[in-house]
Amino acid sequence: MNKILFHDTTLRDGEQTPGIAFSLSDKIKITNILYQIGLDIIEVGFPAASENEKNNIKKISKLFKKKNTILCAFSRAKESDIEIAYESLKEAKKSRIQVVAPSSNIHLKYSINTTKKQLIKNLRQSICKARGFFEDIQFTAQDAPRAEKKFLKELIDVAIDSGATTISLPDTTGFCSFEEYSMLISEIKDYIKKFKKVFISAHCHNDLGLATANTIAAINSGARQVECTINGLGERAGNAPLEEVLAILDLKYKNLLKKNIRLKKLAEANVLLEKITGIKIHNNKPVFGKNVFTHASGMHQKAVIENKNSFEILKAEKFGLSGGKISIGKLSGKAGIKKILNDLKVSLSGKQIESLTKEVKKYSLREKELSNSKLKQIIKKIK
Ligand SMILES: [Mn+2]
Repeated sequence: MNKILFHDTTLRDGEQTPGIAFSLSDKIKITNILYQIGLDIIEVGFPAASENEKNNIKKISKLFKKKNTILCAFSRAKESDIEIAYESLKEAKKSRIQVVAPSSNIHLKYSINTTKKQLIKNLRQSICKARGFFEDIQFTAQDAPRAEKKFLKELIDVAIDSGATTISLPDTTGFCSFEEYSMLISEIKDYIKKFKKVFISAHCHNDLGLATANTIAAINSGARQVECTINGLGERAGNAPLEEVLAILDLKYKNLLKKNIRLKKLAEANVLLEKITGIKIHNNKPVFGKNVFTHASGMHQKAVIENKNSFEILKAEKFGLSGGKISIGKLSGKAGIKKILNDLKVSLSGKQIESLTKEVKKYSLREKELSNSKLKQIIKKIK
């Protein structure tokens, strides 16, 4: 069974989150944690964007002199971008260039204002040029789902003919339903089957809340590579969160997941990215959300205390997190309160626990969720 290749774009698409600019030290820390997770490809940035970006990527490349992780640089279909990408990546042991060109009419006109004929020419020239520098070339057909199929296929033909071996079909605008994205992946997969060693990559945005679902749909339709970011960072509504895609693969499609992936490192990556970006993910966001492994209802609490699997489908510890947490509030019952007392190493009589439960219900009408220190105050009162 072919395992899924993970391409992380936290440092490139993730940096396109409004309000984010990574320093060199941020980039090194992020690259390092992505490397520790064991991802196949780390997209380190867009070296032609500025002298500073180019130099930063160069410094990261030096750190990957002896590492097998592929470092990838973003490039437009411009020969000068390719040269700069080579300059910045040449010290890395393994490198890849990602040549990106718009494929939809609307992006052709408003993103680069060029003709189809000119774009085909630029794409051919730039990938041919890239072949002189890189063994590993990805062509990314920006806004592929909204492109005319005939033109999209023409671009793919030129890209493969010139030397690309990975074809990325990004849903750049987060436009696709999962049926639409599945159909696109299947159709292009079928179209390129004559080329034995060419892979399809999925890159999904979350404008309709479908980035993760579409990424999984793409895998099921034959994509071999997926592009994700930590915490779902990225343009607008963000990209498919790496942690969600990994959690789904681990739970449902384990045979597609490489054995060297260290899920346990994910929690560290979440904390690092929240710290660097100042963007905390929402409490109910899958995997990393503060509430994901916390239980509020008394009935749930009772069940989870006895067996976490009753209400937790993911094993928190696998991701470096802890599960089975109890939130004390209006809905808590005796089981939850006993558990917290146990954690706080406080022992109370059955009668005291009953009055504490009553007090907690009363207090939580005002305070919603009771902190441990508040709980201690109430315990003092009833003792
Ligand atoms: Mn993108």
